[in-house]
Amino acid sequence: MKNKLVARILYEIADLLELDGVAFKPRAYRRAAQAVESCSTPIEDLVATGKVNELPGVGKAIADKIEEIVRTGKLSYHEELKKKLPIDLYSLTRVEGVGPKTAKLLYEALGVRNLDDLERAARAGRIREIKGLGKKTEEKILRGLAEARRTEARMLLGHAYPIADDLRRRLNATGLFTRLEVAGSLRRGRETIGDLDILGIASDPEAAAGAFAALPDVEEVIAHGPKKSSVRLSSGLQVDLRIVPEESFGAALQYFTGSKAHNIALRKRAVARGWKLNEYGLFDEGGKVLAGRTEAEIYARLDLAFIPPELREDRGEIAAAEAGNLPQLVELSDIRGDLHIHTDWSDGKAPLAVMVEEAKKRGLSYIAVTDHAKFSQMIPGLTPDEVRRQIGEIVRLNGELDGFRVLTGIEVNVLPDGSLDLPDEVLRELDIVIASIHSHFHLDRKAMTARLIRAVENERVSILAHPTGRKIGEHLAYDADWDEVFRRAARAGTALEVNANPIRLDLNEELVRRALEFGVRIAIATDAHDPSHFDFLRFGVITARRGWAEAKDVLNTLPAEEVVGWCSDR
Ligand code: DGT
Ligand code: CA
Ligand code: CA
Ligand code: ZN
Repeated sequence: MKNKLVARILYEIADLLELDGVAFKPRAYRRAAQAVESCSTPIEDLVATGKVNELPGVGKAIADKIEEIVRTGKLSYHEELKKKLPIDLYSLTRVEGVGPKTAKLLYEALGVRNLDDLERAARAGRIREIKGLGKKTEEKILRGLAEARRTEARMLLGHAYPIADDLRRRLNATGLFTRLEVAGSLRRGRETIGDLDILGIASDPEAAAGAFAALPDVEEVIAHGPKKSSVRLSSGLQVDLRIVPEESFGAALQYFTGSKAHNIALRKRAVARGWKLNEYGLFDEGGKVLAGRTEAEIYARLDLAFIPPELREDRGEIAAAEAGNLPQLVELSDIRGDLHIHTDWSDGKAPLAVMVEEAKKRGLSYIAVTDHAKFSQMIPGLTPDEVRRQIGEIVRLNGELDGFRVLTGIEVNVLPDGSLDLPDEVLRELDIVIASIHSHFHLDRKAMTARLIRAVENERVSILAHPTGRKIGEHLAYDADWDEVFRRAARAGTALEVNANPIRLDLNEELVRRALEFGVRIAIATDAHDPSHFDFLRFGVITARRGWAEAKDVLNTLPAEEVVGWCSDR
């Protein structure tokens, strides 16, 4: 899957054009890059079937360029642009505090070409000496570097997931495997993935490993053998395939699912009984096999309830499994509706009717339309008049729909003082109001906490969306007293969103768990700006599961009428 490579080049073009002062084009490239990046189909498949220009924002000119990248791995137009600024602009601009202009400045003043150069310059205190940057910027860059490094070699769960699905499909199609499972961090649902771990059973391991190494996406074979093979895909992702005997498949699945911390705690439990646990099985003192064929029998033999992979992080799950009080984790099929979606009334890519069709296709029974409120001239959003017109359209549409309901809603902006940017009488007319921060991200802790509290205590607000503002690998959460926000949200009866967009996953798993301890309701929502974004729902559910959430904790496991009732009761 070459989506990442294509997106990266398009992003760089956008930045390079912007630096050249070119108008409009940068935005077009950035839009196309986002579409490619978040598209779950391999871009080379879209090229092969001539469907690249169906991606939102991709016209003929960009489609031709995408084709060239897929065909040759690079783009002559891009190389030409890069001659003026031969630096790793993509990686550098991933560092918070470094935009294209700063990157150019750093290159011209200090010769900074990549992250290593940047780190050296920052540590040596040379950035603060540059006119227009200063000490604060230097400190910010150092913090941003740490986050960029933490995520640089890792892939977002939402990007790795379709790759893993695709691999599994292709391996199954060889007919050489009788069983295939993805293990490791992907199975546990971590927000970023270091590498993929796949386990298989095959009657002819040599042939099966050969077929794996010969997959079209494989760029480099790192190791090759009948038991273990490792390859690097064109997306940059490394994949380990282990072929194991049927009688120890469960033990291998348990072991390679991890986490390492969970495995260590589990092994300790086995050792305390005088037993041994490894990737081949659970063995007694005499070396007799006690379990190994399935994971379930391993946990059962250790007197534990089956522990879902998302909980296997050594955060209390073993004690809970022993006591029989593991949570009944929320499941994707429990989710009845999506409470945060955008249409082309604001910055969504599709008309309302298309979003409704897609939601129905995916088995949902309602969506809330939550386009942005008008905020600035730059970003499309709804004025009070448009809100009323949209309500009219939704009422009309609901009259035609059977067994599906569209809730009227809005995504209002939380202004720096915590007030909202639409008047109360407009908000009162809507089924649901979600509030979120889209500006002034850098208030100090006290001011940001007060701002968030005022928003969750506003009786019009039902859900606080992407509450912490973090974007994985891009910027950290706002500085705020989250415990205090959770306490107030629970008391006010305001739900907090688990935004399911793979780059957000906000609240994250730790904060979900913390919020639930305070008795906060959560809402798992996609923030879809395109019909394909309904794919994200699963990642929100996984994040909630990793935060130990049950169906009863999640607002949108309720039917539409109860959600509306809940919103108006507040
Ligand atoms: P990743 O790839 O960094 O996203 O995270 P994982 O969890 O997939 O880690 P990985 O690929 O290094 O190893 C897969 C699993 O194998 C890991 O979750 C637990 C198991 N494992 C690996 N090394 C060890 C080890 O030294 N001790 C134990 N107990 N388990 C290990
Ligand atoms: Ca892994
Ligand atoms: Ca691995
Ligand atoms: Zn939104």
